[in-house]
Amino acid sequence: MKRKPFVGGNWKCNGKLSGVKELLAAFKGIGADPKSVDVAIFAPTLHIPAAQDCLAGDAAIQLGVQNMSKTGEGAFTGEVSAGQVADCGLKYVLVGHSERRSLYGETDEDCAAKTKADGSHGLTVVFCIGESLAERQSGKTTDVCEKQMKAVIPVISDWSKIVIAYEPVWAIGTGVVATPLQAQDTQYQVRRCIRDECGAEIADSVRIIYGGSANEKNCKAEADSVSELVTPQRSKLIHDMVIHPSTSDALGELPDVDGFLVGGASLKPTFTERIAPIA
Ligand code: G2H
Repeated sequence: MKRKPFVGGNWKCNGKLSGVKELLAAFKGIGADPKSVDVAIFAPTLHIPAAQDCLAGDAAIQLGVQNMSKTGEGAFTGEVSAGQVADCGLKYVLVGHSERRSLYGETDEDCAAKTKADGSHGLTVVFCIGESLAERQSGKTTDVCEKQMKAVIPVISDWSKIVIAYEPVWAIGTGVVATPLQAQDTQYQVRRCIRDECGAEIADSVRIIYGGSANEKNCKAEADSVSELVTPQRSKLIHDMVIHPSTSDALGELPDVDGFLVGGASLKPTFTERIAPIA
């Protein structure tokens, strides 16, 4: 099934106001057709009004926040509610990024509560999951991703407003990008989990994107790399990858990789080179 690609730029807690204007001026006019690709920039919350000014009249790039409250409005100092995010004209929110989970103690339950808090506000939640290096090395990748998915699945009422971002923790900001096989294999398993829990229609339509040191250059396919880890149940998958090796944009051409969440590389004008090949 053909799914519309999604490319997100997660600026994290980087940059000054002047940099926002410079970067978005460089991104503007990339010519991405919103009918063909969704592009979202997750700017620091304080920089959102300036970003909105910069992008006025450019429907190709939408804006989102990197975090939101699991509560509604009220006496919650320092929090921003889903309703407030939507009221300011934003379309997207990141939930469950590994930096929120590891540095700020957000649990699977917190991440589910934030997703649920979106309720009728209509934001698209980019829900992040992924395993640590120790979990991958001990063969627990699928279990970890399934656990994270199973915590949020019960609160999702509108799957058209969900994008899953698979971000292996060991690849985040390290310069170590997952191999095409690792990304495809894990995202295949995440889709299989969604199929088991929610049925084929949802599993086939939900977008699953990859994040973790993704940039405009590091996604070249190595046809040989897909010969590792072959098991009978994955043989068709591997077969397809060997028969159709990517030559220019390996991760982008994998059957279960529907786009990217880009961190460090989205802070450079070359970020748009990630969008151009699929726009
Ligand atoms: C993962 C990613 C963006 P980077 O956090 O969400 O960041 O591309 O810098 O690894």
